[in-house]
Amino acid sequence: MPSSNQAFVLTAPGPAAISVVRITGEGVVPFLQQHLSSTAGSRTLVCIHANLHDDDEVIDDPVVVVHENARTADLSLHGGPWVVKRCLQLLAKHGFAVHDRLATPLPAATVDADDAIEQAILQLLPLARTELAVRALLKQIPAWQKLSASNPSLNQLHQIAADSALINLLRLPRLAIIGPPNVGKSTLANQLFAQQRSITADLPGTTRDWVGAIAYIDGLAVMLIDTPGQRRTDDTIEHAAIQISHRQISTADLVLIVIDPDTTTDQTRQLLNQHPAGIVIQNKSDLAGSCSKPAEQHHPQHQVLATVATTGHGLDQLRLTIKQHFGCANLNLDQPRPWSIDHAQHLLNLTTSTLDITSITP
Ligand SMILES: Nc1nc2c(ncn2[C@@H]2O[C@H](COP(=O)(O)OP(=O)(O)OP(=O)(O)O)[C@@H](O)[C@H]2O)c(=O)[nH]1
Ligand SMILES: [Mg+2]
Repeated sequence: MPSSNQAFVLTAPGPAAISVVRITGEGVVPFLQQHLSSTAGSRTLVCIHANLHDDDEVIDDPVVVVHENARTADLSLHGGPWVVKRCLQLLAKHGFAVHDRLATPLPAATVDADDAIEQAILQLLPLARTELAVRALLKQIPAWQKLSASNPSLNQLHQIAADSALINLLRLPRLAIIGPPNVGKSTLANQLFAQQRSITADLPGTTRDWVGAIAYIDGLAVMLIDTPGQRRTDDTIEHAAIQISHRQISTADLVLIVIDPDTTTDQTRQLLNQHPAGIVIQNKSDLAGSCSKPAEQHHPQHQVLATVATTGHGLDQLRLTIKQHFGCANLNLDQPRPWSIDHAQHLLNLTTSTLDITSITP
């Protein structure tokens, strides 16, 4: 049996109504001939429902779709873990290399595409967690087909490479909420999570361990991290939690620095200096005293927003600002753009302007 034979579990792990196993290679037809109960192996077959057996033992009665080239077939098994495991064992016995956990980009053999662009896009489709991401990604197929047919200049392609909107829509950027204790970080995080994910209380030191979960910012999925209030403390557990949160903060793509509008402590100033590209959020602006100055006077180098996390006031502007930061606000979906950092780099590396559809993919 040729070693190029492969088996991929296309569906997610765990019990389900159906699990789909795709098999590819020269060994597909001989395998079906030997192990399906009826009409197996005919090259004219498209779809069959038959027993899958190993000698006398019936494993399942899958629906099997054989692709036109007879080198690919999809077995729709009943989705109990034993059935899937037993089917994969049988395939392994026949020399199929088994892939039961697929990473993204998906392996090329698991998607059915007509050209290189569609191939690349479909391999990334599982990364699209929102409707906006799905639409933005799928629109790339006609956008790049049109562009490649129009003989784009190198300059045009290099400009396209700078657009990171789609990359950000697919990669789950990390966003950390930081600031002194009790300024409303967790209340703000819960607004962005759209659920009570973090415990809040009118007590400094409420958040101990950092909390990370996916938040959906009007179609942009981000990994949002709520951190403990940054302060000097004698409490060893709180101190340890603050230290651990530093790693999360240092790997964030964007930091939201939440501050009290009335008080600027040395610690707040330090945070502002450490994160010059962060967005400053003056929360509790409902309580801001008459002595508080306009935000820009306090923090001239930062973009500053005012919020009331308890009521949601200012949250729409914050969501828009986050999307703008990642280049995802008001997207023209018809525009071609890179879908991965590798793709952007590939476009920058191009040195010829005679491009076909395969040369614009990495
Ligand atoms: N008036 C007012 N109260 C707020 C606002 N945001 C949060 N609070 C209240 O402030 C208190 C502290 O809020 P938290 O979200 O727990 O603050 P935190 O910054 O996460 O605190 P630590 O985890 O201790 O660092 C809670 O009682 C909130 O209800 C706001 O915008 N206005
Ligand atoms: Mg908190």
